[in-house]
Amino acid sequence: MEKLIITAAICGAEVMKEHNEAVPYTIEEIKDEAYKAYLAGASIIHLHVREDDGKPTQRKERFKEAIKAIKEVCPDVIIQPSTGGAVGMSREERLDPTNLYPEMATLDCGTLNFGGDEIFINTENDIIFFANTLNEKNIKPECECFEKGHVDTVNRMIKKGIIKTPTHFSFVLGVNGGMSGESRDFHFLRESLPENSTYSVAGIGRYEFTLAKEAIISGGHVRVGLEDNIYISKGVKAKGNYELVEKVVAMAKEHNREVATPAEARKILNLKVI
Ligand code: KMH
Ligand code: ZN
Repeated sequence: MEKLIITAAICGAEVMKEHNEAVPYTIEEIKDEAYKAYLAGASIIHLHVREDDGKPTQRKERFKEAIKAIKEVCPDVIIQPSTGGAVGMSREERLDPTNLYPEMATLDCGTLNFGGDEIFINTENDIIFFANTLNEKNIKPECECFEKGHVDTVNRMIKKGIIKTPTHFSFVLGVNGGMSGESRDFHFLRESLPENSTYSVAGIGRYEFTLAKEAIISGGHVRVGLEDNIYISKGVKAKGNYELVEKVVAMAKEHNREVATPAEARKILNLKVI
């Protein structure tokens, strides 16, 4: 089986220090959380950034500062800025970090309810616009799918040549408004992918580690992090992203799956070797 790529989603746009003190806001905090997650075994950092007061932002300058700080301590790590940003941001705002030409970025592949009155909007035209932007800038998309219709959308866009192959998917399961993170949901999605695809799974909340195990066994890859889950075990808050990554590394060991370095992850994902 291919080595396991672990992505650390270190802060997201929604989770706050009130939920878990380790959620990073400042550049220094973002750097530290990324570095510790990398040392624990993460080869990709899925990156959102915050202003110092915790407000989510997609400002290119803030991403630039964060990426520079992270690269100072772990120069080889793969940085994957979010183009999802936070609910309600405009297309242009969300795409601002792509002006830094990162090697990867997320591509959100459909609209969904996001809890309460919130709707995370990704119309068909949005997806096409985002995909074309990433293609023009030579940025590998990670196609974030929150339910089966999003996978079908990607499959249609692959046929039209809008999304390139081999395609990398991320199943984000268990969002309040998206598909649940039961085992059968995961396997349904995994079995719906075109040949030669790669995929990672991000289980939200209590699904984080049950789905990590399913992915480890099935040959998929895993995303964990405070963006998705703040607990290391039932009722016990994680001390930082590194603890969540360490737990996945231990699970991989238990199932005889080796963990990929960033260089190995680049090969698996067909990224340029740097
Ligand atoms: N914060 C969510 C609204 C992504 O990073 O591409 C969107 C999100 C997805 O987190
Ligand atoms: Zn995200």
